[in-house]
Amino acid sequence: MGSSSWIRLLGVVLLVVGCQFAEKAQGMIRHYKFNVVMKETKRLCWSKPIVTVNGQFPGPTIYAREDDTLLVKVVNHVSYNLSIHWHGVRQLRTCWSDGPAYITQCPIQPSRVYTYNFTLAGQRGTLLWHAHILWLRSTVHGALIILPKLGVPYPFPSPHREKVVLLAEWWKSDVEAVINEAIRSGLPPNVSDSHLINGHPGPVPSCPERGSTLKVKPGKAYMLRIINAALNDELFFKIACHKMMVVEVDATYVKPFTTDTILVAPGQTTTVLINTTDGTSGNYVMAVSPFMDSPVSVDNSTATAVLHYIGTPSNATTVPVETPPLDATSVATNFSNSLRSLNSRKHPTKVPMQVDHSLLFTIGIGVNPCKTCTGGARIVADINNVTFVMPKVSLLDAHYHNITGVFTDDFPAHPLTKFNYTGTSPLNTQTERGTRLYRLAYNSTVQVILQDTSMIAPETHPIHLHGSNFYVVGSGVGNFDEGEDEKGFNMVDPVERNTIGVPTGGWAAIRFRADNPGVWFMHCHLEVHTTWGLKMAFVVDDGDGPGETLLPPPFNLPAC
Ligand SMILES: *[C@@H]1O[C@H](CO)[C@@H](O)[C@H](O)[C@H]1NC(C)=O
Ligand SMILES: *[C@@H]1O[C@H](CO)[C@@H](O)[C@H](O)[C@H]1NC(C)=O
Ligand SMILES: *[C@@H]1O[C@H](CO)[C@@H](O)[C@H](O)[C@H]1NC(C)=O
Ligand SMILES: *[C@@H]1O[C@H](CO)[C@@H](O)[C@H](O)[C@H]1NC(C)=O
Ligand SMILES: *[C@@H]1O[C@H](CO)[C@@H](O)[C@H](O)[C@H]1NC(C)=O
Ligand SMILES: *[C@@H]1O[C@H](CO)[C@@H](O)[C@H](O)[C@H]1NC(C)=O
Ligand SMILES: *[C@@H]1O[C@H](CO)[C@@H](O)[C@H](O)[C@H]1NC(C)=O
Ligand SMILES: *[C@@H]1O[C@H](CO)[C@@H](O)[C@H](O)[C@H]1NC(C)=O
Ligand SMILES: *[C@@H]1O[C@H](CO)[C@@H](O)[C@H](O)[C@H]1NC(C)=O
Ligand SMILES: *[C@@H]1O[C@H](CO)[C@@H](O)[C@H](O)[C@H]1NC(C)=O
Ligand SMILES: *[C@@H]1O[C@H](CO)[C@@H](O)[C@H](O)[C@H]1NC(C)=O
Ligand SMILES: [Cu+2]
Repeated sequence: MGSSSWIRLLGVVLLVVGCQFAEKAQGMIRHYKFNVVMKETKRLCWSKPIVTVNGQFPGPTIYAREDDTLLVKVVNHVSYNLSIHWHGVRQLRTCWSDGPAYITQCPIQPSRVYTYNFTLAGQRGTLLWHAHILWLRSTVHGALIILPKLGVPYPFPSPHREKVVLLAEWWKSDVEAVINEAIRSGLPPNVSDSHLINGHPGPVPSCPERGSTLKVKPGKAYMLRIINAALNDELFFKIACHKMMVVEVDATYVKPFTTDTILVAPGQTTTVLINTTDGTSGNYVMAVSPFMDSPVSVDNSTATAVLHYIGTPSNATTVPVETPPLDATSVATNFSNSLRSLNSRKHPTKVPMQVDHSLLFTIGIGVNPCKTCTGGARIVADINNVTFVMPKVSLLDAHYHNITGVFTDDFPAHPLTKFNYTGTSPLNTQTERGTRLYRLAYNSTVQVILQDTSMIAPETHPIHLHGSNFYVVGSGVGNFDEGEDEKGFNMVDPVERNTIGVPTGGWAAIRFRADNPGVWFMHCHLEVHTTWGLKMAFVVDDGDGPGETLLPPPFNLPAC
């Protein structure tokens, strides 16, 4: 190849991934600077000052390759405490860079700095980063794209171009005021006012704006990296007249399948390929609407963006698309059940065949007495009846330095009281409070049955595990039946992910290997449920061998 061809090739690479991305070598160190600043968003109809990274909303996209090391210097210029989580990044031995406040670090306080330092080992695909403190992730979030190693192709035809499609939720009010109001009253917080696609709601009654536009050429294949960065809503995504081929979820490859609707829960990602029609022009609506199949109030607005064929006349009409109804359980279930891990020679499925820890976790809502709350009661949430109480110092720090009195490692492996979890709600809806963790030896294998309860109301919960992906070996409705349901487990090609939507009034079974020492948060990725206490953590001890220990804390780790 002549030098001009090389330059052309380099030009293409740069165009594909944006100008911040330079190709040099395998295992590069990539520096990013996150200046966290307040910014008045004028782009949106509902202008207000928001917390942003580098003044951008959505935040900047991080591009890297598998094996690269990221050094992200976060400088806090706002009056809130901060921390950033690299959602889905395994953080092998670098739990200190995981990010959930008071779990793996103390917050980065105003005017302080912390440099996250971690390597993207054994992963490639679409992930996201977001604030992991208060409700700041509503505006502090962005895409984290891990390309395959230099020279390694995708296990599917390479697209012409790649585009990020970031879905989010927007409140007209200040988001911290919304959640603080709810904490004071003990009642659910106000639902959001709109959904967003790449920062825009599209034309909605009180805001007749155009929405974001994805420009495409006819007759090409495009990759859409769809990310749900919403706080509380599982979302359907559709494009008028275009089918989507799902190729990857949560940065793990799946067996490709074609669908006209995808479901993506907060914290989940779905990468799809679409073909644009040859010899055509036109504008096609891309729509996002919520999924909620229980009687819980939700922002039911539809956000839209436009897939615009280059060359389409400006007076052309836009082809609309109908989204599924709010409670389209069958569409949601069918999509979830279509996901299978690729399980190829290069990307084998490594589901643990034997389990050392067989856990049953009930997840749901409860109500505790509260003298100062409206109606004398506070809505809470729990796992195995434990409403998690956030510590005042970092759990990881307490674990590493053997500080006692911060947490106990007696988290219940099973519900202490058995009841018909998905039957009539018991009369006693109270929970216990505690900072209880579950301890795992290095390299032990774990199965968790995540069992939704109908306490107060059954509801789908997207459960997110930090530090490890898991395999979803089964799921179903009603109460998990050990004898029967285990027979149907998929041990061959279960989907591998980091966040699983547990079906409303049902269960999901996950398996993982605890081969990453540290303290790993597991929680509902509906922020409202996390706030209410639907969270716990695993503490994974060091192994004996080299490379099986947590690295020492970085010198600039924030203190409480
Ligand atoms: C990042 O962490 C590695 C250890 O994993 C260490 O060798 C390196 O010095 C760190 N870099 C910075 C800039 O802190
Ligand atoms: C929540 O909604 C109620 C009713 O619409 C409204 O009065 C209240 O101001 C809202 N709270 C915030 C923080 O926006
Ligand atoms: C796109 O076109 C290719 C080649 O014809 C085909 O194999 C693939 O299934 C198409 N994808 C979608 C989502 O229609
Ligand atoms: C279920 O999903 C498959 C693949 O995603 C699709 O082909 C089929 O039409 C769907 N069926 C229903 C009833 O939605
Ligand atoms: C959303 O819910 C509100 C209040 O329940 C209702 O008035 C409105 O018609 C709903 N909108 C849609 C698009 O379903
Ligand atoms: C758009 O404008 C062109 C040229 O001005 C005209 O021929 C065409 O009919 C218009 N199309 C629509 C949909 O109005
Ligand atoms: C914590 O306790 C373990 C086990 O007793 C010991 O190996 C380790 O050195 C202790 N760590 C610190 C920082 O004291
Ligand atoms: C649990 O409750 C559901 C709904 O009321 C009922 O259909 C089911 O039979 C009950 N299961 C058991 C084991 O009692
Ligand atoms: C949960 O704990 C509370 C407080 O100890 C207790 O009253 C309640 O019976 C427990 N509920 C269940 C289902 O274990
Ligand atoms: C982890 O355990 C598996 C068996 O479950 C074993 O094959 C593997 O060698 C172990 N790995 C380490 C690092 O100990
Ligand atoms: C910020 O974090 C520090 C350390 O945990 C804490 O002392 C302080 O109260 C926090 N500030 C706010 C405003 O919450
Ligand atoms: Cu939840």
